[in-house]
Amino acid sequence: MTSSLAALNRWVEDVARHTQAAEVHWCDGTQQEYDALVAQMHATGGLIALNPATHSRCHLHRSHPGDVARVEHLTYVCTRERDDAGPNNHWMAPDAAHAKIDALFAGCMKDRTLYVVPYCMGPIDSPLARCGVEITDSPYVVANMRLMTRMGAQALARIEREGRFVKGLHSIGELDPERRFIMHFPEELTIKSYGSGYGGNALLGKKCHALRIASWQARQEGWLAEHMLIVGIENPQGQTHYVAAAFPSACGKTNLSMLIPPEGMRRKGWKVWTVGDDICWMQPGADGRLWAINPEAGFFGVAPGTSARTNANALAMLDHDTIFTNVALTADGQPWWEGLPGEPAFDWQGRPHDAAHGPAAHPNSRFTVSARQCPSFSPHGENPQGVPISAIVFGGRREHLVPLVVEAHDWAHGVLLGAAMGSETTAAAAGAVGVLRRDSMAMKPFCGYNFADYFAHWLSFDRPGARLPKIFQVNWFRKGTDGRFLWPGFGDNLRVLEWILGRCENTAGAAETPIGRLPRPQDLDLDGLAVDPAALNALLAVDRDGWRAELAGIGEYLDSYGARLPARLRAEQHRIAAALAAPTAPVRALASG
Ligand code: GTP
Ligand code: SPV
Ligand code: MN
Repeated sequence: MTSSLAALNRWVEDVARHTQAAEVHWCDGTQQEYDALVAQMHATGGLIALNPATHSRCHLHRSHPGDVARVEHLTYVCTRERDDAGPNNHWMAPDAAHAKIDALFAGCMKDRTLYVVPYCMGPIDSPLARCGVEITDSPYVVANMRLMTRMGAQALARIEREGRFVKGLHSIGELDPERRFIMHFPEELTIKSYGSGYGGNALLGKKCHALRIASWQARQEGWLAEHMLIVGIENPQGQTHYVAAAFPSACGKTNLSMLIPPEGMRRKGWKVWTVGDDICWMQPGADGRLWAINPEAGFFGVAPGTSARTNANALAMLDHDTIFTNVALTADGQPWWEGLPGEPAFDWQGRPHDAAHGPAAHPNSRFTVSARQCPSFSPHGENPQGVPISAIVFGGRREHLVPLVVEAHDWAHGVLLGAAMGSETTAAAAGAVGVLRRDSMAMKPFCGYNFADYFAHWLSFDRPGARLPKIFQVNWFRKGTDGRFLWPGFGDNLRVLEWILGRCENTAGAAETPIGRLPRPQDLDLDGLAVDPAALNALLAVDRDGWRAELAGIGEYLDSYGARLPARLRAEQHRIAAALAAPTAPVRALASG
């Protein structure tokens, strides 16, 4: 046996002893194993079979009602130096953290099977992929990991070859919020998560490994681990350009990654290819471009709002081999959520539906499904080299101020756009919804180290020989005084991507403004779009007073990172603040072409 497998065996034995596991099961990742786990969960009530006539091999899982989202206040980054975790993370000293959480794990698997889940994040033969092993006592987690990662024998073989893996220890514990922690030890490539069975808290390959631990490794090794979708946009000439886009949780990544072009654009020949919907690992290639892979193999997507109008590609993949979590049920056992036609009979907690209880599906209810089921899944979705990125997009949920789209002047300005991102909070994390907060690069909950160092790392990619993507900011969520969205969103967002790619190719026009370059209405393809001219003006306007206040807020935010903040970022903030303070210059149009 190689030393890496010996180390893995020793760790499994130690954990089995400490947790007093009743049994140990090494997962091989086969369909038979998955089917057996599902059958067992049907027997225990951990899964409920859905209507086999409409949703074959689909299942519903109902979480504990107090365990329905990520818990940022219980999520820690435990580095030796507090400043390495930074003001953007909760911190605990590693020794204290281990002691605290190990005490919770003591004896916690007494009547449970301990599952050993070897997994690979990224195509199994990709040089950019990384492996991990999750130990868990939740068969629901195992089933989800099989859909979300390359799990089982092949991953174990790669671990044996490479001799390196991320260790993740998970137990649902008592599902008691008072006995719940999600702890990361980046210096030890270790994760320990106790007391939650939900998504990002429990499927440790996802946010814990592929973002928090990976972002730490990426900084040391010169790459990027980001909360980004990856989408290929094929133009009518048959050329495909790839875009990576960071939006905070529940702000539109899944939807953008698989959008269906509006009718007119579809007729002209535009196509959209999904590479990933949540996480992107990028690395400079020999040609100086950034090459990206999706480390995941499946989607853990937000159910509410997913409909034939908004995301027909998602709906089409959800009628077989899908696990649903916390959705409602129709009378004939079909999954249901707000946005779908028909009527719910039972809410997400299994109670007869009563509107007085609130929405029938939990606002953070989700589907887990293999990416291969996505009708728009890219032929390069499993390419071990990844895909070259032409544009990076940052977007938040901003009711006011932020225009539909802005192009950064250069890389440093783009990094500031990302760092300054604000967004109204959503149901993806426990806590208040709709509160504006800074969520730099959509990584506030996921960056495994000090944001000041992270911004510096981003800036460092601008170096001789680099052929970097252009950076843009978008906002699909502007609202009018009547509280309605000004922009139709969803498929029509392709119109904005067309402009973005036109800017990359130098074929689309723009107007220069103090906050960056904006399209004029004539620069956008609005063919067949029913949008009110006043709404369009509002979407493309720069409210100088509002932006002066915004830049002051951004300055305060940057100050919160103290002396570690890169001076270059501060200089960008000063440059834009100064441009906004200058007397209004006439808007200067940039010629296209
Ligand atoms: P995570 O999986 O939490 O990281 O979220 P995500 O960024 O993938 O978000 P997702 O695409 O699942 O969208 C979340 C919610 O935003 C859903 O309810 C969507 O219907 C809604 N949404 C997505 N795109 C748009 C858009 O262009 N306009 C509007 N108004 N809503 C949108
Ligand atoms: C998010 O919250 O950004 C998600 C869902 O993608 S979870 O896996 O629960 O983190
Ligand atoms: Mn996410």
